[in-house]
Amino acid sequence: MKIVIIGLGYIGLPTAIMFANHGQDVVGVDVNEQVIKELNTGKIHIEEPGLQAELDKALSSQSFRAEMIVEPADAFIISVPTPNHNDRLKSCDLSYVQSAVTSILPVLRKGNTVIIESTIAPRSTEDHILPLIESTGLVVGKDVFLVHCPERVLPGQIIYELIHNNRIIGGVTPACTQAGKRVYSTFVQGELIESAASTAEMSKLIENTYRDVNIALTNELVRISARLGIDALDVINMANKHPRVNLLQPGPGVGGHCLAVDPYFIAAEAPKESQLIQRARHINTTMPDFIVDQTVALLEKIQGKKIAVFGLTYKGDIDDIRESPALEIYYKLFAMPQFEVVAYDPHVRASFVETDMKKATMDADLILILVDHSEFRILAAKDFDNMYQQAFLDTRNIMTRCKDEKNYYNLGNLSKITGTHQVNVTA
Ligand code: SAJ
Repeated sequence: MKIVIIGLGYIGLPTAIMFANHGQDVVGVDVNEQVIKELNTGKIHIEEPGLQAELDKALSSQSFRAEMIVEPADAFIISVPTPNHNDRLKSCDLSYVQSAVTSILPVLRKGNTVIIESTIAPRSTEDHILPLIESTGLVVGKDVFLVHCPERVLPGQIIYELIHNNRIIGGVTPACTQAGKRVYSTFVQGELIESAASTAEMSKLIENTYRDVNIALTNELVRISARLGIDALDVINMANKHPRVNLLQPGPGVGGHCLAVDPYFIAAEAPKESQLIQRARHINTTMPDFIVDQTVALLEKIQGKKIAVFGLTYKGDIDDIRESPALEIYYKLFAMPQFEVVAYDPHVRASFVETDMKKATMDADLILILVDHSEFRILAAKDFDNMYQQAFLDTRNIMTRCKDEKNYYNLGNLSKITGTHQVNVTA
């Protein structure tokens, strides 16, 4: 089968390569000329374990090439970004998907399957994509097949999850669903779950919304417990011992291009009915301010000046800084003239990021841990012997080897920064 995949980002590229390494003839299309050139010479532009080896294999078997222009194929898969609009409820901006679909219309033929993998607002496939496709005169469900098949892989484990996760195949008609199954059955070993397009859209969105709401609850618990002088992390551990409770972990906020984005796609389509979803978003988006307030209070307490910010990505062991609360906290602290702020992140290459940990911690007063990178988990107080004074604010609760230090704080013992009960904080 010949497959054209449009959008060679975090999801489109690994997906294209997996099809290529499972016997399909794959053309990856992207608007970024640099990315196309690099891929054709064997270089990947994203950090994802195992992906480089998979690309090497696909290139040497000549089953994958990257191009800038769409060409005829049996199936088209669209995996382009869907950002938020800049409106009140940050609705879904479908324009990249629409322009990708428009680009395939001139080469669309009877029997083709068009699959939208990009995350989209509920009802988008039927209300917005179907009319575009039928503008060619081809009838969806009879001449061509239209499917929404959301991607649900976890960054860092993409290769494994692409093969083993189940997939929701949401056809606009039953014939569309069957066409979608024929495409994914070429390499997916997980169950191919038959669904309608709008059910598939909403289920993808609610999966991430479920996590966002759950994390918001634990972040609210942190604020409540800080005020009342209770260890929120102990509370979560205790509560999770109940067989039917599964609280996620609190942190400095929720980032990435999924949890911090998808709930808005639902809320914008049904603003009145989505109060809990909107409230959870508010709690999570104000966590960076809460952490900044705690950091400032701690520095005042220890009379410190230099902060070494550990981690800028939106979560651990990846290089992705999209919607990163850590980056937001870094910028906010950096803008405060009373502090000297140095960012250290072994996964992020940028001119303002220090790559030498010793230089970052030199004469520092505080290590502010914002990301749970594996590299940070093994650090002990002796690794920070060049600090001016040693204080730790560990928002990810990962520095187990520093836990017994006098000035070690995490989201469970924040009340110790300002006394038993919290002072008023802005967030
Ligand atoms: N986070 C917490 N506490 C937790 C777990 C996560 O604060 O207990 C934070 C992370 O630090 C991060 C954010 O939430 O800032 C999102 O991280 P994540 O690991 O929950 O998810 P993503 O965005 O990397 O990937 C999610 C996954 N969705 C689900 O698990 C339901 C993934 O499977 C999806 O493919 C992806 O969204 C997507 O593309 O939608």
